[in-house]
Amino acid sequence: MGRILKRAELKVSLSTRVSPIFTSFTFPSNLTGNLIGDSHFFFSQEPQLWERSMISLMGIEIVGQIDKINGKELSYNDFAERYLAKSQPVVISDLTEDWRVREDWVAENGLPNLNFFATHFGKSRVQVADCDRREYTDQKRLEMSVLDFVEQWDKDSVEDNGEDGDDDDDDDDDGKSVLYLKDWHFVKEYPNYTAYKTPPSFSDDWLNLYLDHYQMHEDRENFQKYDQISCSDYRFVYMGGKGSWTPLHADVFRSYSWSANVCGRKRWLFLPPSQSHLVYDRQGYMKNCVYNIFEEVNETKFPGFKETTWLECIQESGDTIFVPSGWHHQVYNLEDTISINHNWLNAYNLACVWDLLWKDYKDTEESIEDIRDISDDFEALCQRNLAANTGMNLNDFFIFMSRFALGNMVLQESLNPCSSAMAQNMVLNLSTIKTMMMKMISAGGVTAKDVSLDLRETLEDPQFLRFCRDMRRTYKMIHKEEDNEVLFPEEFLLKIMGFTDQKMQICSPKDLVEMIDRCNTCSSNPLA
Ligand SMILES: O=C(O)CCC(=O)C(=O)O
Ligand SMILES: [Fe+2]
Repeated sequence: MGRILKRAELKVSLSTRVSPIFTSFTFPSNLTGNLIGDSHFFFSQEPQLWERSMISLMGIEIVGQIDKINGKELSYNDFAERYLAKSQPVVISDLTEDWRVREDWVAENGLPNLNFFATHFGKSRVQVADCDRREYTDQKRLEMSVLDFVEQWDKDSVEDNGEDGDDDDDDDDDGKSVLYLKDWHFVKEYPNYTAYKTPPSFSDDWLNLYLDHYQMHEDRENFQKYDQISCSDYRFVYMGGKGSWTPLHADVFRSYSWSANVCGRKRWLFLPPSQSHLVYDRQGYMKNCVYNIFEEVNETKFPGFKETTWLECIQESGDTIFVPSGWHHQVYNLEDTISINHNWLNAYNLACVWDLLWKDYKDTEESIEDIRDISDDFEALCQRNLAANTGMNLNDFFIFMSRFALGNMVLQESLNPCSSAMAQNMVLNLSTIKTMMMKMISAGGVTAKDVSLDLRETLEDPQFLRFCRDMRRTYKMIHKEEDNEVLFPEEFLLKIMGFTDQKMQICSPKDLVEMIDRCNTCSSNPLA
């Protein structure tokens, strides 16, 4: 990633710096002037505001471009070593060529095939962001059918192209908003339509594998509605016209994300995690993040913002981008665009997820400290708030890790030869889970009294065996090993049960650590 421009050098190319896309830019309301080709381009009576605006209008400092590599020449180990382990963003070409959606969802002219959506998926109810309206920390969301969304989109693009006789390009003038369909759980909704195949580089995905078999929250009564709507999985379709955008954010529980353009182009701006504190107004509970890096950023609230340095990339149609954990990003659709986005986590970013979870837990606790004494079950309240705000609480994390570790032990026992790349992956997974459990213990890892995993019950549960089967298929695919579909015979399962103590329950992080240690000592796997 070469350094391309310094802030001082950028003064000469001011107009290209400020414009997130080339058609829409919002001036502070009390400034007037001509942005392009004029160095005295606006005037304000308020010197302070002038100065503050100068910072934002001078734009952000872009210091480099994201690497771009060819997916055909990328092995899983290369990707893991260079990008997952080092937490570096990258754009990868040639991973989507054989996807069905690149045929079905794209018209001959390269634009989204809106008719196809209307005909096949028109009845789906989806969340649509109004890109011109902020609501708290995000864009205002509307719920509508896919049919209504594509009809509106079609109508807006006819008008934007001047086909209705009005060639005014400015959305603000006619009060029309740019709409952006986001977070559509498409795969969950249409499991029989094989829209695309997750590339092997992004397939070591504990999150979606787990959610295909279990719910995130054990506390079903409290979270049923929330689970069904928001947490069913983290595989999404995004689609929006030119000018639609996503405000600055870091992804849900500091997971990784990947995003592939089925058609269209996006502009991404990235901030490394070492600078995250510069885009928040304070630490702790209720802190606010800068919303739009191309609008006026309040210098008093965000004094560090002017120090931030950004990486940029233009993601072309068919390209896939990898967004590492904790990197803030803001995204623009430069054309009418459809993308597939997944969030995921694995051994390489589990520590980021744990760190965020623990920080959010402490913030949640602090935010309701004043009702501790009058609350019947303060701990349960903290966990409920944490799950609602962060998407996962400490109990969820513990049960998730326990089931995942158990699955890895089962797979490890069934592997032959046991020195394969897949076996090494199991070893990495188990040792990472053990490290997280040790962190949980030393943090005073709170888990509710009634949270536990019964070993016999789990190992005999057909759901758990399906989970193990899918896990096995996935790792075989990633490591290009032949899958002989060995089921899990009784003897393996009995052996796994032998790794626990007599109570046959995993009730705490300490129990899980002990079980992983026993598995390492007894396992037939020489790597362990
Ligand atoms: O494409 C977008 O608008 C946002 C995508 C995003 O934030 C992500 O994939 O993490
Ligand atoms: Fe994101």
